[in-house]
Amino acid sequence: MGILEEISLLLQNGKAKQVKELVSQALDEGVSAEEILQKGLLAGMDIIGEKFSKNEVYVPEVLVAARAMNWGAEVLKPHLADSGFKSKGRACVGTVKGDLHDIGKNLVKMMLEGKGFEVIDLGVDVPAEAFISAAAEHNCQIIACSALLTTTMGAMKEVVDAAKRSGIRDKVKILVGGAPINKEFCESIGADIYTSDAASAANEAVEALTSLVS
Ligand code: B1M
Repeated sequence: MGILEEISLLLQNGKAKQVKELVSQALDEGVSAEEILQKGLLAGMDIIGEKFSKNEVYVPEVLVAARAMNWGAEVLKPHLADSGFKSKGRACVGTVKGDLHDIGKNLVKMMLEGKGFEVIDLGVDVPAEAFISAAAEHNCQIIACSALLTTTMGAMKEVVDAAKRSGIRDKVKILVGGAPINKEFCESIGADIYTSDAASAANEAVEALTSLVS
C-alpha cells in the first residue's frame, strides 16, 4: 500500500496521531503537500462521507475522522502556504449559523493565510451579525462564509443583507462556498464570489483585494 492510501485509511479509522506522523513522513519523502491533501486526506474524507450517507458509519466515526483530517491538515499548513506573496489583506472566515462543519472552513483559512491574509476565524455556527461586526471591527476586506448543509445555505443571504444594512457592503467582498453552494446560488443572494475549493477561494480573495484597493 502506498503512503497516501495509508493516510486515507488511517484517517477513515480516526487515527489522528498516526495520520499526523504519516503526513510528516510523506513530506519528508518529497510528496507534495497538495498531493497529500487531495489523495490522502480528502480522499479519506470522501470515503467517510459516502459511508455516512449510506448509514454505514455514524456521527462518532465521522467526528474522529474529521479530527484526524484537521490534525493532518495542520502539518500541511506551512507547506501549503505561498510565502512569496504578502497581500496584507484581512479576512474573517466562518461557517454560517446552524452549521457545525468546519473542515472546509479551516482549509479556506489556511489557504488565505498562505496568501498573506490576516485571518479572523469566527468558528462555526456564526450568526450574520457576527460576520459583520468582526469585519467592521477588524477592517476586513473579505468575508468568507462556508456552508455544508442545504438547510443552512440561506444563512449566507443573511450575511449579505446584514452587510447592506450596516453600510459596509461596498467595503467588503463576500465569498461563499461549501458542498451545496454554486455560482447561481451565489449570484441569487447577491454575494460576490463563489469557488468550489479552498485554494481557488484564496486566489479569488487576492484578486478581489486588488479590485477593492484600485
Ligand atoms: Co455532516 N453532512 N452532518 N457532519 N458531513 C454532510 C455535509 C452530508 C453531505 C453527509 C451526507 O448525508 N451525505 C449531509 C448534508 C446533506 C445536505 O444538507 N445536503 C450532512 C448532514 C445531514 C449532517 C447532519 C445533519 C447529520 C445528523 O446529525 N443527522 C449533522 C449537521 C450538524 C450541523 O452542522 N448542524 C452533521 C454533522 C456532521 C459531523 C459533526 C459528524 C461532521 C462535521 C465535523 C467537522 O466538520 N468538524 C460531519 C461531516 C464530517 C460530514 C461529511 C462526511 C464531510 C464534510 C467535510 O468536512 N468534507 C459530509 C459528507 C461529504 O461532504 N461527503 C457531511 C471535507 C471538506 C474539506 O469538504 O467542507 O465541502 P468541504 O469543503 C470543500 C469545498 O466545499 C470548499 O472547499 C473545500 C475543498 O477545498 N469549501 C469552500 C468549503 N467552504 C468553502 C468556502 C469558500 C470556498 C470553498 O469560500 C468562502
